[in-house]
Amino acid sequence: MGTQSLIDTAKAMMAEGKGLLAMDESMGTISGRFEKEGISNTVENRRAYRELIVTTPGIGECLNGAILFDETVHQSTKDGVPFIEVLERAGVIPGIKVDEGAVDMAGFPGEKITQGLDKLRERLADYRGMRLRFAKWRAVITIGKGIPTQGCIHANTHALARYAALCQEAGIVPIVEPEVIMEGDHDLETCFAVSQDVQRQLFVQLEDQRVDLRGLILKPNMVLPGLESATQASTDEVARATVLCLLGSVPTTVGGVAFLSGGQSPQVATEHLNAMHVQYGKILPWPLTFSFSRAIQDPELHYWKGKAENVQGAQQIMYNRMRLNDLARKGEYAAEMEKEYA
Ligand code: 5MM
Repeated sequence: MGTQSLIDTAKAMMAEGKGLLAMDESMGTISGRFEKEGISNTVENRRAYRELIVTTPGIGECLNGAILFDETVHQSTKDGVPFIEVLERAGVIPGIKVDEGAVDMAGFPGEKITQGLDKLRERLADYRGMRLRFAKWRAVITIGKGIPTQGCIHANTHALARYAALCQEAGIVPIVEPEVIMEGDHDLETCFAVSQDVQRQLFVQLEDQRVDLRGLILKPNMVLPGLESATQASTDEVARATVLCLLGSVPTTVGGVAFLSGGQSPQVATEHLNAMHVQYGKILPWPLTFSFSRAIQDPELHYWKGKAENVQGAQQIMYNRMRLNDLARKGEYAAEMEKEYA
């Protein structure tokens, strides 16, 4: 598959007024989320939960794409329709998480390195054969005493770039996700400095690996004070810091930017995305949207609780949240809408 096809897919992933859904929780993550709601982590419960998501009525009105986990791309609805097909029929592009998780980085206490490059070329060829058109790889950068180190940033951004090059070779659009995590007591300025350093190094590495930025999506964190920071920031401060950070590090040729939510509440994540569009929508050189997991899924998972009788209500909750994010993507969201959509 050629360059034009990658560019076209990236454009379709960022099409106006919609976003992406991250539903690629690996075993450990889904197990934690189910446990919180008293749901047993069985294969059938995971299948039923993913069926609830992909069969949400109107999902195609809200999403351009959905990021799936390896187990999910092999699963089907109870009527036997593969989830990949359900999404395609709804007009939602299916994608796949291909990293194999973040593990402790040897020699760098408190820091992580993401693994999964071994045999990635072969795995990507298989996924392309299954009509998966984009992929995702997440790197985790932690802020703390003396960290992140340059060694950790270098190793993670290099891995992201090698993954991205392999994706493009396979005709798959890479989503590169360098996540500066919210845990910690650092302030907004520190998050800004670290995020900018990471993003700048990432684009140097991507250029070194000859990645075509037009066929790539960046999935960054918003610039926020740490969860335990004594000074929290206003919506406008977060919007300003996030957009300035991106403008200072992300080349204008990048296919698009789609944020992770990182542990923000659904409403707060929506408000931040909206403020970025209200204040800077006219000067952004790339399309800017959402690729949330928790900030979309948490309320509907909480409502579902693993019970068949709650499926419809949970789907309505998810649809409403995605609609609010679609509005935020256009700068047309207002907090009062939360009641109307509740
Ligand atoms: C669904 O969460 C994704 C998977 O993580 P694990 O490999 O740890 O299970 C994660 O990459 C996600 O896509 C992003 O972090 C965005 O999710 P949030 O919840 O931050 O919006």
